[in-house]
Amino acid sequence: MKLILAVVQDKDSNRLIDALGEHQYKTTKLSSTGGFLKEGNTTLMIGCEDKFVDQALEIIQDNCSKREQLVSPVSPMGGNADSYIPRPINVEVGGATVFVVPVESFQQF
Ligand code: 2BA
Repeated sequence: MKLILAVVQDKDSNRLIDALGEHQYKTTKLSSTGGFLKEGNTTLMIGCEDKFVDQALEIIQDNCSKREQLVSPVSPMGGNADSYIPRPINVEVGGATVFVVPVESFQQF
């Protein structure tokens, strides 16, 4: 058995959960925050048998879009902040960051 941990954008999360549910995948949705943007995203926990992992990855890929996001950089350390004019930069976020982790034991009590 594997545990799939998928970090996705909030905008994609409900569509992805519905698509996974249509294929009988069970999901747990966690609210998470990206360390770089410090904005909310969604982490899905999906436990499934090994033979279903590839299909789950396809569903995740099909339902998560890449988006560009403008980020305002913080002022440089040690520099002269008075003359620093922050220019927003474009960062590409997503579609999905996925970890597939082996499950040693699965119990439901
Ligand atoms: P964030 O950490 O908020 O990152 C959002 C996007 O910012 C990233 O998109 C990436 O394009 C960019 N980014 C991240 N760190 C950067 C840096 N040091 N310099 C320049 N740009 C940077 P994604 O790579 O698609 O990641 C989306 C979210 O997935 C991340 O949100 C984070 O929550 C998670 N994630 C990505 N890689 C991870 C990892 N190795 N471990 C744990 N979580 C990860």
